[in-house]
Amino acid sequence: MEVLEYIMEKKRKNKKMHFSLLDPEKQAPQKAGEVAGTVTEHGSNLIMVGGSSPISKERLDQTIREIRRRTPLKIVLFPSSVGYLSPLADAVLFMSLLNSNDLDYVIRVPAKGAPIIKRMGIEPISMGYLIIEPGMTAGKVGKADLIKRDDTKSVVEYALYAQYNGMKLFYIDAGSGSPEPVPTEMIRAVKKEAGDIVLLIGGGISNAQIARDILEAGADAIVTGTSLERGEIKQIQEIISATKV
Ligand code: 1GP
Repeated sequence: MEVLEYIMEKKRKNKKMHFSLLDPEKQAPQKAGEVAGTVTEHGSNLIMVGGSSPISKERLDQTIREIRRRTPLKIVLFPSSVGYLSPLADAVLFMSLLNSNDLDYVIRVPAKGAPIIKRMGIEPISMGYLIIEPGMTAGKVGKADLIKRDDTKSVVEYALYAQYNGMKLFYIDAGSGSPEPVPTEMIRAVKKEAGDIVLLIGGGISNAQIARDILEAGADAIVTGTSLERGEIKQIQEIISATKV
């Protein structure tokens, strides 16, 4: 089954999802493989591979190989540059950072990557990406014009823009390691006004209560990275469990 088809089927059935984000720079490839095995046991739905800093092709490929060895889950790239593409992945989030001040992140870099993705034969999944305060490293690297935490109106505008452009996924990110997650009012408003698009929420989802609140507000999928890097097994298990109720 193709990756987008898998995601859309979950959404149709109103099943919530957990995506595990692994940054190849943050741990050795073998360790990334072990973490992938652990999250698979606990019921995560998909492995995202990506990060903000540049990476060597060898490190990226080796990380994907190790993950592949330990899990049957699909592996989806979450690229910050064309250097983040690999034919060993199943799919790539073909994304536009909608609130970047730099056109490279909105359109030029994805355009450069498009023929490479085609040659590699990996599945492109169209996604609108929005970074809100505090944004952390992703906000700085992506030169985001950070959305204020109370600016629900702008988030809804971007979500509808993404939906009307035919994008399949819409990802609101508070930034990896954010002390606060995306506000639930934003999630509720996007769900109400642009409910057709698959809504991903990430950044600062550090415990099960936060995960439950975000899912209850209308997220289709939650993305976690930091708790995986830190090896916080109990939190990971509880966060993933929150998607299964
Ligand atoms: C980053 O939203 C993701 O893009 C993951 O955030 O590292 O805070 O879980 P955390």
